[in-house]
Amino acid sequence: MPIHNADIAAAFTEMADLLEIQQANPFRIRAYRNAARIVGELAREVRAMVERHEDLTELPGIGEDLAAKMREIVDSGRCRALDRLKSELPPAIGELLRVPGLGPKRVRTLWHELEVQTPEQLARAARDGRIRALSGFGAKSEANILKSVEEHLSKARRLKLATAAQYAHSLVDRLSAAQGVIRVEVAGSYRRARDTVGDLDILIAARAGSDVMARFAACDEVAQVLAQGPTRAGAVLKSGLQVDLRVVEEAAYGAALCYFTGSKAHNIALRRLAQERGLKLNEYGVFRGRNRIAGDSEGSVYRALGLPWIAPELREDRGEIAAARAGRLPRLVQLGDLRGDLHAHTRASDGHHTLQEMALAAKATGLTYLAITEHSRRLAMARGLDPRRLAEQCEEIDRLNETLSGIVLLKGIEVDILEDGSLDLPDAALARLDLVVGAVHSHFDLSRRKQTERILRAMDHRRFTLLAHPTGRLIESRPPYDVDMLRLVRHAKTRGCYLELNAHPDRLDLSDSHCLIAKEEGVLVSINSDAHSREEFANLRFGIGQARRGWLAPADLLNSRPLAELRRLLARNR
Ligand code: DGT
Ligand code: CA
Ligand code: CA
Repeated sequence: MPIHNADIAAAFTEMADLLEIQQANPFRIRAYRNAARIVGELAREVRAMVERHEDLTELPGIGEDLAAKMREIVDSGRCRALDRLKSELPPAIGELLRVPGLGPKRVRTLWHELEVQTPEQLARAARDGRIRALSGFGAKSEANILKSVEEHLSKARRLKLATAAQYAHSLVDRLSAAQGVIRVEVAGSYRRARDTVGDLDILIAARAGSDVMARFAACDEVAQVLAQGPTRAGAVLKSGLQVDLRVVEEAAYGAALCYFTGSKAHNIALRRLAQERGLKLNEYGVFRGRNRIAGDSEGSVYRALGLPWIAPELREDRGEIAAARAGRLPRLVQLGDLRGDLHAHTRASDGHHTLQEMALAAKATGLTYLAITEHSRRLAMARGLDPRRLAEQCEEIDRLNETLSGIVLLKGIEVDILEDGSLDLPDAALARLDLVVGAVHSHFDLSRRKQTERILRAMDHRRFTLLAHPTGRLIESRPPYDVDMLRLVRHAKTRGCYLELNAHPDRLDLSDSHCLIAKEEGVLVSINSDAHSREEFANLRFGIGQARRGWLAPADLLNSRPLAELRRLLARNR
């Protein structure tokens, strides 16, 4: 079965987790975690590299042993070391790790002290009040565990968009090659660029007699076909991802695409609009009486309802239909609108490539400037910079800029915002920088008032330019910290500073609705990769998806500006 990077990353993460439950050597554990991150974020498929006999040890953090395991996973779909490790532990213990708030250490304690081995046993132990007595737990954490495990048991898993994308691309390729297939598109929340997807909805236009259904059922990725008829099928992939497949005639493709793209709320609003005009809208077309008057393309469907085509990312019934009617739809941002990236790391802190490598990769992505923003000294684990190392890097950047063409490096820092809102570096160290990106990396659990005031105070600093990943959320694993976003946005406005939309697929922070707030308040947003390696500039497209969901146009962005204008905007609050 074809292996995707997400599969390899998942295997390595599982290795690391299980090793940690076993209390294995911390260096070994960290090596697997790093490898999982690197493989998971790689823009190229490892499978393709293996097929071309490329040297995997050239990837950062991948030694001979990990490279061999990657080849083994690609070739056989298995990892014997992982199988062995699993056989040494209770079979469902990995499932416990997916309960929010439980790491390997706690799982180990629960297992050893209470013989908890499954989420169901965990819920029972919490309900019986047996967890609070364990050292390091207590009544409050018992209540939290009960809440998260119940949520975990009740909710179907959603997959991050970037992970789903890996499966979607290869399924689309395979299905496009089937006989008689005219068009293939992934609809649903995937097409609307939501940050997670519940399942993939694949829509196909095919001529009569196409073998696409048989092809689908025979795909190696498919673990189980749940239902199959001549025009629809449902399946579960080996990764656990569900897929809905529909085959329609070409004449109805646009109407079907519109219907299966959703959202449901958008569909309902469209149907109401059709009724007002004496028309009927369904997945087969737009009808006047029994006459189909539109349906082959999405444009024809919207036109029949008196509307311009509406981009999928806007289809959430958040005012897009009224805006379309009034001719006020924004011209949404596209990847090509980005002139630069204002957040990236190199080897100097926790990145994997040099200044020059990052500059060239940014240029190859089509950017004209790149801000280097290492962590500051407080983040010792990430080898954060102190004033001396920052000054050295600034000199290195000045020298390098003399030799670079087509790309300019800007001098920045991702400085920690400390608990009291002060910055982790002295003014003198920040003075010679082009921009100061501030970020919260600690004390996530402050009260809403304290967290908000902490960040407002950081923005008051005269050197502060841009607030990185403003809510700190990690999709599906860490909730946003509690903060008054409207106050932050308004304060940014009065202080002349800006907000980041971090494009890392785990973050996408600002979220879509926060982008809308920034736009309404007139605060510019910078879509940044936060790249830690040269491959990660590819993540910018996920940031673009989220920005489009937030109605952002090029004029709403900071990094859509040419360098000279950007410099003026950065200097505004100095
Ligand atoms: P997901 O899969 O949870 O991430 O979200 P979606 O939006 O992909 O939802 P899904 O897969 O259940 O359905 C795909 C699309 O099909 C949905 O966006 C709109 C359309 N659809 C599904 N059920 C209904 C319905 O009951 N009424 C209407 N009007 N449309 C529906
Ligand atoms: Ca879906
Ligand atoms: Ca579906």
